[in-house]
Amino acid sequence: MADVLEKKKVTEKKVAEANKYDKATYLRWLEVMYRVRRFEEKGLFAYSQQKIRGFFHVYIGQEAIAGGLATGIRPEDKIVTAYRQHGIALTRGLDSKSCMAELYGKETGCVKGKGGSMHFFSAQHNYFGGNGIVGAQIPIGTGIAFAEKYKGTDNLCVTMFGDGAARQGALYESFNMAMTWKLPVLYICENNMYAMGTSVKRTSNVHDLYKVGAAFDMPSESVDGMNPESVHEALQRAAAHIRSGKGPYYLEIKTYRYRGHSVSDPAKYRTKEELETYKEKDPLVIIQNKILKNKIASQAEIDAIVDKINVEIDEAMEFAENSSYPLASELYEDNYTQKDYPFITD
Ligand SMILES: Cc1ncc(C[n+]2csc(CCOP(=O)(O)OP(=O)(O)O)c2C)c(N)n1
Ligand SMILES: [Mg+2]
Repeated sequence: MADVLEKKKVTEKKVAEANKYDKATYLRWLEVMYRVRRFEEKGLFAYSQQKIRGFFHVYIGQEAIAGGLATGIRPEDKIVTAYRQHGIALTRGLDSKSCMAELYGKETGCVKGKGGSMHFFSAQHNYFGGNGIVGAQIPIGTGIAFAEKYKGTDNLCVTMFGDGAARQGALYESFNMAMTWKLPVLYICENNMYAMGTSVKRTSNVHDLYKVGAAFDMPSESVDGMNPESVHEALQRAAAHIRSGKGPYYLEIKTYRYRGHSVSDPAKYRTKEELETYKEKDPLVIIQNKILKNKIASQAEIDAIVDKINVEIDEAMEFAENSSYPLASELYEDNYTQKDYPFITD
């Protein structure tokens, strides 16, 4: 992290003045966000060595959302999201070793090496995974929320999607059903301004995507997604509303990805100036500056967190490298819950 922090200048006004939360919360945000950044930077390195193959979409720049999710909802709440999902899985508490092994396609991965970068999953962590079909998880999350209501729990289902998915018909159908039945679902649009190379401005005359909620009378807000503090606050507001039985809530979290859509994207559709503007709002830098400026913790305490995560991710890589690939004979295992699924042929 040292170089991430040294290279970036952050204007003082980006640092909120007062401490609203305790020291442990600020340090937790730093730790969660740095874990995601380090995990993906190391993953990109392994990808460049062809140790990781296939699709690979990183979250770098968007980590404040993972940070907010670590504190703003409960571990019993469910989450389902799209394919840009390593950071969400990690913030749910999936072990970095099992996530890194999954990227490597190894049998020790969180889905035994059969999912890869887009398809982490862990029922134990209430993480219903990454989905590769744009918008497919919106009705799935709505259904998970229905199940929670049916079972009479106090849990909500956080259903996340990108700005590109926000124009899918499935979203409108799900919003309508969720409001009609007052389902405990928190919809989050991570608006990073681009769907592959297509900017939000090219796909609709409505650029503030939270406004879509108004058509359904769904409470909807726009949130600063470059700061875990604002994400946390919005999540708590939304969760309180949902848990009171009033039904869904929609947050459009405005964020930015520093890398291309996936590893193969040179991102020529945006200017260097635009990228630099957002790098000045780097959530990791913002939170570290706040911690230091407001004397929440010392530089030594920050360094200790950074060192701990560096070791954790190095160990995760070693674990992934030393693990075995799944056996070919297990190809058809774990794909279907129905044991006698009749449509498999050799
Ligand atoms: C139904 C469907 N259409 C097209 C694609 C190809 N595709 C993959 S990612 C993507 C862009 C989605 O962008 P967004 O929802 O904003 O998510 P982001 O990548 O920005 O996180 C597209 C069009 C797909 N996977 N599924
Ligand atoms: Mg997008």
